[in-house]
This record gives sequence, structure tokens and C-alpha cells, in this order.
Amino acid sequence: RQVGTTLDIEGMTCASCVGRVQKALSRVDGVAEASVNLATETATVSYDPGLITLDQLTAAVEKAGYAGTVRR
Ligand code: 9UX
Repeated sequence: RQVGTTLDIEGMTCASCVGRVQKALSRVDGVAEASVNLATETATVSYDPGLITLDQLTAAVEKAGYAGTVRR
């Protein structure tokens, strides 16, 4: 099963930032697809909730050097 969520990402200022965040999210086991938008400072992520939690997604963003919060 897959669900989608949107994260607000803080701290991205260039295209490389986008790449870093996208790579960090894509690498998390259980993430099917991650798409990061610099203009809106968001990431849309499709993931399997049986494999990972939202906390793990925000943790991956933080580990990459940015602040990620789940948009509720
Ligand atoms: Mo370039 Mo984005 O250093 O932080 S990757 S601005």
C-alpha cells in the first residue's frame, strides 16, 4: 500500500538543494517516489506506511541539512 504526503521544506535556496533533499528522501526504504519543488518549498512523497513513518521522512530531510515538517 502506498500513501502520499506533503512536507514543507525550509532552507533550500538552489537547485542543488533540491537534488539533495530529493535524493535523501528517495533513499529511505519504503519511499516510492519523492518530488521536491523549490518554488513552493515542498516535497511530495509517495511511501509505504507499513515500512516507514512520517518521522523517518522528516529525519531524512534534517539529516540532509534542511528542516522538514509534515503539512497537516
Ligand atoms: Mo548551493 Mo543549495 O551551496 O544550499 S546547494 S545553495
